[in-house]
Amino acid sequence: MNAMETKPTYCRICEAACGLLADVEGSRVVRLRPDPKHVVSRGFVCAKGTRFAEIHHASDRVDHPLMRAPGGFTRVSWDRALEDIGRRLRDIRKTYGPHAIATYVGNPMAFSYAGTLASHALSKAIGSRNHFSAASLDCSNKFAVSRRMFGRAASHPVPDFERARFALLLGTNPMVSQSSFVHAPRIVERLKGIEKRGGSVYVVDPRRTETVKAVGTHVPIVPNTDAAFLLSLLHVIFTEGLQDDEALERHADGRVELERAVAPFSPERVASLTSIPPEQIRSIARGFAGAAASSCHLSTGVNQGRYGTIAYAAKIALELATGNLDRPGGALMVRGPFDLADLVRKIGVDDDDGTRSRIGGFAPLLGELPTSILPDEILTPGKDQIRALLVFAGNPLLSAPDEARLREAMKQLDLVVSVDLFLNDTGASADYVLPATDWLERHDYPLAQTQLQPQPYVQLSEAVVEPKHERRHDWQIMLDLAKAMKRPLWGRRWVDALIRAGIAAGGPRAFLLPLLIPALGLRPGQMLAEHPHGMRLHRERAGDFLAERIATASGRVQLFDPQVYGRLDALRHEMEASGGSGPRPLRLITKREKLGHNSWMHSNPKLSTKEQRAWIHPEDASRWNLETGDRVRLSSTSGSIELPVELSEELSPGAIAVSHGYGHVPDSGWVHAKGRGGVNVNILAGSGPHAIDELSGMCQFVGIELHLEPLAKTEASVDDRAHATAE
Ligand SMILES: Nc1nc2c(c(=O)[nH]1)N[C@H]1C(S)=C(S)[C@@H](COP(=O)(O)OP(=O)(O)OC[C@H]3O[C@@H](n4cnc5c(=O)[nH]c(N)nc54)[C@H](O)[C@@H]3O)O[C@H]1N2
Ligand SMILES: Nc1nc2c(c(=O)[nH]1)N[C@H]1C(S)=C(S)[C@@H](COP(=O)(O)OP(=O)(O)OC[C@H]3O[C@@H](n4cnc5c(=O)[nH]c(N)nc54)[C@H](O)[C@@H]3O)O[C@H]1N2
Ligand code: SF4
Ligand SMILES: [Mo]
Repeated sequence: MNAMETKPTYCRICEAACGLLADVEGSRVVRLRPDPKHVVSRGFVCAKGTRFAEIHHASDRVDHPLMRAPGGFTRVSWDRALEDIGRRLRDIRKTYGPHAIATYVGNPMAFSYAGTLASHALSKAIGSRNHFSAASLDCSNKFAVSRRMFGRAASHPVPDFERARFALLLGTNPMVSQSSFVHAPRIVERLKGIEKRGGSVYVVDPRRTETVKAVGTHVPIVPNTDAAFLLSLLHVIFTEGLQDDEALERHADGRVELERAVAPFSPERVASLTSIPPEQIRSIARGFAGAAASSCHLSTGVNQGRYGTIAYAAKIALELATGNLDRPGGALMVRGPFDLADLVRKIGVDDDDGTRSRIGGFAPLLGELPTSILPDEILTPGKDQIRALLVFAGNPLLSAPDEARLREAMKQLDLVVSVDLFLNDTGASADYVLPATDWLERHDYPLAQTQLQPQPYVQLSEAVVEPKHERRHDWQIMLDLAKAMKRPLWGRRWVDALIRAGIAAGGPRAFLLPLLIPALGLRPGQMLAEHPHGMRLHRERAGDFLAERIATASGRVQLFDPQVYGRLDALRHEMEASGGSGPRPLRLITKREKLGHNSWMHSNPKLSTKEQRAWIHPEDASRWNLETGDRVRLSSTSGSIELPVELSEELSPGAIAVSHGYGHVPDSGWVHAKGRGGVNVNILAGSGPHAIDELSGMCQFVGIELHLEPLAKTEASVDDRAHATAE
């Protein structure tokens, strides 16, 4: 009988990175508990974090390499899998060139520093520009804007809610999600703190969300119109003379052009587009400019709309123009233990070397192309057509737009490899499925969080247990794949030799620890081992970003880049066309599930399977005499889905909310998730170069116009209704 040991670690499911304690008996993780000693989360966790022990042990995990064979997948050895994949990739590369091999990295890879770095080393080893990721489903508008405004795609303002007096939130529901681009557990608590200090919190959202019910003033908005609202705030600030002229003069170029751009967006004109009354727009603008410290945080609900690029640029302009950028209590430009934004440029990941995608001519952002063009890159004949796809920690078939077209494209590929914890929906049509370790089995450091922590800290977590079965680390698999292809990592022999020697000597941390030396002195490994619950860094003096770290050619923030504002005319036309009589057109919005994570984490027998619904306002429902449980068909220009409705006063009229991550394919390995039924809402989202933002390649999940058609009331819908009242 082994004694029980408790090991501190941290959760790597979402960006909050909450501290956990793992109770371990021998090699078995018995339980995960909140870590009250963690320097930032201080005992906060959500149910997904503590339930991860169940994911670690899940009976439907992929534990051995699997190869497609007639009649299903069959188990093969690692050697055989790597050898065969390597040979096939070499052949494809030789016949069709490097760009014929594509890689896709999903969201969980952002939580593995070694996996993130190795994915770039592998794509550069292949020499393919066709490197895709979940960023263009999530946040690439932010990368594109920061690159133009600050000169670095990875520099982002972080709201300092702990010290703020005014917070404006758009398109985020931290009560469920812990948000994004701010690595801070307990966000809702921090927001409540603002109100306790006498400050104000505004939450702009088409739905009265879980967050709104807990904190702040709800500002309902028509989906996809936030950019106009933010421009209107700037309009008020400039016309009422509320701006901080000194901040603008010292640190920004383009003020005149920006003022000209916002001129048409008066609160009166924006009101009918957004449904926000002009007086409220004015009072929010005045409150923001007048408070001692204010910040504006916008997230996926705005990123995934049609104007996410303008909205993010306007948000930054709002913060700068009111003197809140790089100010305590406002928007911090965190330095962190090292300058990650600068590092990614130095290693060549944030370059513009002129590379453009074959379809649509998109420039990569942080080395990654827009996922929405992947189907066309596969289906369009010609030189550099994609023939093979390697997927790491991703499920694009369910999480990316346009399942039908991506499915059609994937059928045409010569080779698909999925590296995952599970046989997911994408893996179900792969030739190989390779078993990855989970984060309880690997040491880690929150690299991606480095400059997004309002309270900077460092934490190095050792693996809690050894890898089970034949699971291998993602980084290890990536390095092995490059070797099997006989390609040097990063495309250079000396880099390959250096990386492999470093790994042999100390594992991936051989590359991490030197980065931490500036902040921690010469013995970072030892220091971090002494701080298993994390180690707080001193808060930097604010103001050093504006003074020293802006990386644009002029060393000043670029307030008005014409490409960033490329869709301004379209937005203005939408505004001018708004305000007709009759009901608003129906528009789709997103709705994240508390116990799921995008398309995964819900294949757990202990979770009750809730039926997927289309949430609709009773006023809209009354147009078709719909009652909760009635089935409808929702159609967009890309496709249609059928599901039951749920009437709810939470929605704004015109907004229809549908959760993603449903509609698992019958041959995926997610036994329980398949039982939840439902449909893939991303059938309604379009793919291809015209469906995405021209500058950032960001796709659209929000604000898609829908046509609703009631379906005949069948036996099934009567059952649905009974189910709904029982819930
Ligand atoms: N309609 C709609 N669609 C959306 C969104 C939305 O709000 N609405 N949100 C979008 C967002 S924000 C994102 S980030 C994307 C996500 O898009 P993806 O990242 O492509 O998809 P996920 O569903 O997160 O799938 C992650 C996969 O990684 C696997 N996995 C988990 N941990 C590991 C690991 O350590 N190693 C390996 N190898 N595999 C692992 C899981 O089993 C799962 O199969 O979805 C987007 N899709
Ligand atoms: N439980 C849970 N937590 C998660 C995830 C999950 O799937 N489940 N996913 C993780 C991932 S990958 C990410 S990126 C983060 C994302 O974290 P957030 O960005 O906070 O994402 P959501 O919780 O989807 O909140 C988006 C909000 O935008 C609103 N919205 C939709 N359309 C519009 C619009 O046009 N304008 C405005 N103003 N609001 C709009 C929606 O109603 C919703 O309340 O969450 C992470 N955390
Ligand atoms: S909030 Fe995020 S990081 Fe914290 S326990 Fe939940 S999933 Fe993990
Ligand atoms: Mo995400």
